[in-house]
Amino acid sequence: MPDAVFTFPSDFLWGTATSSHQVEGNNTHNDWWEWEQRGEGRVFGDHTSGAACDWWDGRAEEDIKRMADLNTNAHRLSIEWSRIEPQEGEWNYEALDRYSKILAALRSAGIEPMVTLHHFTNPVWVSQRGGWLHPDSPKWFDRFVKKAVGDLYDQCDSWCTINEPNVYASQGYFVGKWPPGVSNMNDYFRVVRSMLISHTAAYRSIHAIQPQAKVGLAKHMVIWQPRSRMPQDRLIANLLDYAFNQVTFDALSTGRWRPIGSKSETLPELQNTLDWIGLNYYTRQDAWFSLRALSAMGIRFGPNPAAPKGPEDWGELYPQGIYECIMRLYKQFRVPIAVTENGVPDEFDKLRPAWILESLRHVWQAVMHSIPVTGYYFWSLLDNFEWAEGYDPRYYFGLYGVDFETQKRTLRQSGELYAEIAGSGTISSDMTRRYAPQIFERLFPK
Ligand code: IFM
Repeated sequence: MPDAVFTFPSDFLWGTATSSHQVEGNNTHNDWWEWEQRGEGRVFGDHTSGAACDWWDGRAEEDIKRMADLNTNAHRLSIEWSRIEPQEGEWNYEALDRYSKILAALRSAGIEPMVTLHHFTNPVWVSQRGGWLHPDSPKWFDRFVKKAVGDLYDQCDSWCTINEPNVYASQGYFVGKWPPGVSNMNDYFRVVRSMLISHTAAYRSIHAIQPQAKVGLAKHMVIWQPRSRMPQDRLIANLLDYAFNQVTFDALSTGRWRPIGSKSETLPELQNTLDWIGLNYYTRQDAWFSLRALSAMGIRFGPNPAAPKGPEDWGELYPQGIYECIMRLYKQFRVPIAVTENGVPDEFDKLRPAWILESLRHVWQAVMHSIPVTGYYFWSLLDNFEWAEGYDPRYYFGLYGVDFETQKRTLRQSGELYAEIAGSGTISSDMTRRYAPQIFERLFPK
């Protein structure tokens, strides 16, 4: 018998999350596919996404059964623009039909879908015309949104317009690790601006088609912490927080767009375009000034060397950060919050059980403080193609492990734990003792 229990509201959504390119396989018409084929170290080990988790050719349905086995009642997936509109203005009805079947399978398994309309990938025709830097990109995206939502609206009520605009723009246009491989701060801000305008248009188009829809976007939040009390380190942490988090919050809550290094403007249409906001939370990062990084404005960041961290430069594992982010988002927007992603790269499942329990303990705390947190979508249901990290096992995120040679799935301990949590709507001292005794004292202090 458990001796202490944290109970979540009975209507809390217990979910998992995936994205199209990472699980479907053979998304041959998008810019990521093209980028992977170029090799030369763009992706770890020159991996290509290939068949991924083989969802498109039929395995989505068996994985939906696995979601039900985990006792979950929600799943966040994305639909692939490049499948639905492989050439400009040409609609692939077979693709829409396949998505319709996947959504139907989810609902008939008792799993409520949340559909993301853009998760990092673009049709090649979009990228060839300049991608999100092209002034018409919001129009192109809106046309796709109207088509896809117009077709699928009776199978989904919850829409996430764009996943992590700041991650997409920083990796592709500032760090340059993702397509199109650009390093230019100005372009970073232009892409974020274009995506926010596109979000706004999508918000209005979806509501015109489906007035009762719940529409939001998923914001990846990093906690930027100055490495020391030195003013220059604080300045860098504030700068990163502004560029990565606050500039987007200001734009969506006040309509004021104030990029660093270029003209500010007012975009009033950005306001009031969130029925909910999604939080994707993974890490805290130290930030500091370094003379050796002068070409990048002196910006350096990385995990605190004394703290638990993920592989390479993944960042510090700081589960309490989820509470800090939820509180900040609520203060900023006063709308319901969904944890649209939270997870940890962990090949051997050593960290994941504790990460889940501790993160949820902090989500529970927010709920107890009357913050409307509607659900939690764990990243991810199963190991999948992790962008520039490819299939590097250090970046396996799944509750189910996947053998990519055979497509065999294996439930991890963390999956067993998540099934207990989702099935009971609780986290308990009993579960903690069995799955993560090392954090028992922290979660259940005497
Ligand atoms: O795999 C990604 C996902 O596509 C977006 N959010 C972060 C995850 C882990 O890196």
